[in-house]
Amino acid sequence: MFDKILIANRGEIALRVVRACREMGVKSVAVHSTADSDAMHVRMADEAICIGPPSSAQSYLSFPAIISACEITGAQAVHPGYGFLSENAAFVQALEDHDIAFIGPTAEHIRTMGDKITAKDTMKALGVPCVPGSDGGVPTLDDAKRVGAEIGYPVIIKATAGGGGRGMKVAQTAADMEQAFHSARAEGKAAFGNDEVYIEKYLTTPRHIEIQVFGDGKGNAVHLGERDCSLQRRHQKVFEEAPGPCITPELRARIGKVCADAVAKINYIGAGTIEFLFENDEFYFIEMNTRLQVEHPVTEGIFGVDLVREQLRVAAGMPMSFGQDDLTINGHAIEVRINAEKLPNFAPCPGQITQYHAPGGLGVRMDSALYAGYRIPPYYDSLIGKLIVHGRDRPEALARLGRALGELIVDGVDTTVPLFHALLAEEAVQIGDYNIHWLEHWLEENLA
Ligand code: MV4
Repeated sequence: MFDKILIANRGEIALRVVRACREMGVKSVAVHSTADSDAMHVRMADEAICIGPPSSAQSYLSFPAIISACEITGAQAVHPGYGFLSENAAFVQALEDHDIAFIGPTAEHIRTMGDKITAKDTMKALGVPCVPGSDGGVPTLDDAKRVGAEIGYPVIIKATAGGGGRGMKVAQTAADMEQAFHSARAEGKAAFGNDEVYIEKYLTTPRHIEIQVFGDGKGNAVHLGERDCSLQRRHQKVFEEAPGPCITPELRARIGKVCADAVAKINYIGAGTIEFLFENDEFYFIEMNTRLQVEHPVTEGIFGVDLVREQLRVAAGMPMSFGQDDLTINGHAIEVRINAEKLPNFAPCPGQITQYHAPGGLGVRMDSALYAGYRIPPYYDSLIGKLIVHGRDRPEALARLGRALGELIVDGVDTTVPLFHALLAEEAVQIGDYNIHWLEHWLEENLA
């Protein structure tokens, strides 16, 4: 095992990694910008080092700043958290050039899954079910029209360098194709410097179901079931749960095995998430994320495992501490993302926290780096905490979520907490009957 690792992140996820390190006897180094000198991850880590000014580009995203910090502190490995450098293949390569380990997959795996056409080709060849669509890239409008006629409208045109909703355009009919095709290409070019696009049948009312996988890099891999993350606003998840309310044990076992076998076959190392759209009891692959995700705690809750601990183990060349047969689901877990944002427009709301009280009790986990007196800086993501509840079944988890939200005190800034009180009162949420569009429609009717 490593003696010391550096955490190239901030906020609740940096603290999450510090906690795993402490339990494992691994020393942790926090890095921070000048705006984060008073942050909780800096206080809780064994060591801390300032790496630059507030701008992420000059601090949390700076290769030289982070690599120098490793060299100064003697850290043998970097945990990237999520966001920032977590899916940056060039960063993984730069670390390798300096003999520093990356706690995550290889540069090649990141590159493969970062290009969505290559990711889909790879997954298709591995037997993962995909959305019907073009065979690879679609270079011209004529090709696009041919694909549209073949698979039938509506279709969606996606930038290969996109993901997370950017560079996507829907063509409802053949008449929309020209406009949608050119606009998806232009968006890909502008946002990612890559105008290559591909086309899929547009699924109108799917759920977002993602499968957690984990590999040891030596041809062994497991799945840890699914998370239903359908409740999203502008491609930002707000409420996630595991297991998925509409996934039967048979569906889970079938898609889980397909995913575990696929990542085993490519010698995948570490945590990964295979994203699907789920409609009419069928799974359709859309993307793979090669990082630990924000919502990983719901999976940890129902399986009783520490995914960050496992990431450190496999990065250090050790085996995973469990196999597929050791993994059984216990109960139900729900996470809500608490953002410093003002409703109804979700405008970021940085500022000083005057009072903070985290909920507790049986089945309650609050992952947050907040404290009373902390000043939320305006430079970064507005996520200030994740409340995760666990119950013996879904109704118990929902009741516990309501109870825990009632205990939470965050004063001084506006938060998304009122949204969750309102959502818990909705029948669709109570029975788990929602799809990827439900929340946007609900917000239009209830908050606009
Ligand atoms: C789709 C789709 C419908 N059909 N692909 C959005 C983000 C990116 N990860 C993929 N996305 C979608 N791809 C086909 N073929 C609908 C979406 C989509 C979506 C997906 C998951 C969660 C929320 C979403 C909201 C709008 C659109």
